[in-house]
Amino acid sequence: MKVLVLGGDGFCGWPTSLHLSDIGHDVTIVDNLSRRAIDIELEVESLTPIQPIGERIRVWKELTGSEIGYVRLDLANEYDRLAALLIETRPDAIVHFGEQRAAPYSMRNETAKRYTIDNNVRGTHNVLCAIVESGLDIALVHLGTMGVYGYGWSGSAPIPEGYLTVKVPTPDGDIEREILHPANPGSVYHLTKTLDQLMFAFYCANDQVRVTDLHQGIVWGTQTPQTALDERLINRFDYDGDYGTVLNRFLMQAAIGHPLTVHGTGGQTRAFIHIRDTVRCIQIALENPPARGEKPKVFNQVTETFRVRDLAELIAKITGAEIANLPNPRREAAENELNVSRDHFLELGLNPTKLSEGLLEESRDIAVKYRHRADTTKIIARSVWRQGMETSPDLVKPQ
Ligand code: NAD
Ligand code: USQ
Repeated sequence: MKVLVLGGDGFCGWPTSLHLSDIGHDVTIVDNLSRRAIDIELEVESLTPIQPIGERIRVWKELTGSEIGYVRLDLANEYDRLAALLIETRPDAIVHFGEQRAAPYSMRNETAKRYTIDNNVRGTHNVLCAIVESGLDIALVHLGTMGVYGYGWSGSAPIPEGYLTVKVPTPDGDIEREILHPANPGSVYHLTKTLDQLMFAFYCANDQVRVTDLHQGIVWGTQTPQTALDERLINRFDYDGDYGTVLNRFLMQAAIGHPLTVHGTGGQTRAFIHIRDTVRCIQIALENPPARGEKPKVFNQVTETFRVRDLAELIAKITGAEIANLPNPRREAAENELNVSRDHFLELGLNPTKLSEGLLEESRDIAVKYRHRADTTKIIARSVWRQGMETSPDLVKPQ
């Protein structure tokens, strides 16, 4: 299958590109390297030493003989080039990771809020428009988020996979309708994913575009069998207050002797998936596209749920790290339950990778190996959801 991987230089996109190439697909990465530019803006780097995209691709060819293409292109601002690329390469499928994905970054200031909306909404719309303009039957797999549903909205009822059956009262009695699950975004970033959903619904109904929207939980871990082949293929590891996600942050913090930064009571329950399962899920989604004319297929791409304080306690137990309960810089429920349906991937053969001490050790080893690259002044989350919210002082003095 010929596959374009949009955002293929990023944390999820790079291992997915290698996995798809490894199983024989013809992969071309499309990326404008904006994530690397944001690292420069934030004056922070991946904990792991990621190589330039050209070197990554060259090493993959050297080791496996497989070629991965690369096109530097901005999905949000270079529509004509994108449309021409589809006509020229005639892909069977597109995997779309190419968005600004950090909730804290999206709440930093007005510039970041506007950039996140402009980049993500315009980029996704350009992809849909270019598929229609190409006249080709290209299946689109998009990375959405569990955060579109919000947390705690439906009490203890399981969050369904995308759609909710509701009863509409009419003078002639109740009628049943299936609707998109109500959107309840918790940040400007999450808001963009809820807008993406509406665009998919429209383009599926109007143009019979085939779309699978994967509502993914928080990805943890770093390496997949392919990225672990050679240090020059290593995946990125974000640990800073904007881009680092909670479990990887805790692992890195434990590795450098920093207290674990629990926001508030740590009663927030979230969905998680290991990066190895992310790449398998993308493969499964590519192999099971919807038919033309079908509404968007929505899969919850989640393997487990955990409460933040339970993760902190587990890591503290394994590593001896201290736990710090910090003022929460976000507006979010202090405590919530989370019960998620995830039958589609299980039915299609996903054998979930569960959080185990062994896997935690593997990630921790990476954090320990590269801890000399950490900048301790970048650890505390500084983006606040509303002006006047409290931020925390640095907990460790820079060496
Ligand atoms: P990332 O920031 O590491 O990668 C995104 C890539 O897209 C980057 O390489 C970036 O340069 C590129 N990109 C962004 N805007 C672009 C544009 N306009 N044109 C071309 N390229 C562009 O993020 P990630 O962690 O790999 O996440 C990938 C996708 O998965 C995102 O859409 C994110 O919302 C979703 N997701 C991620 C997680 C997670 O925990 N990392 C969880 C759920 C969903
Ligand atoms: N948290 C802490 N301490 C920290 C960092 C985070 O307690 O040091 C808490 C946050 O307050 C939040 C939870 O942990 O309650 C998760 O935060 P996160 O930064 O790990 O994840 P989030 O902001 O939700 O975003 C990440 C990805 C995003 C993806 C989302 C999936 O960056 O791209 O969409 O996970 S989900 O959470 O399911 O919506």
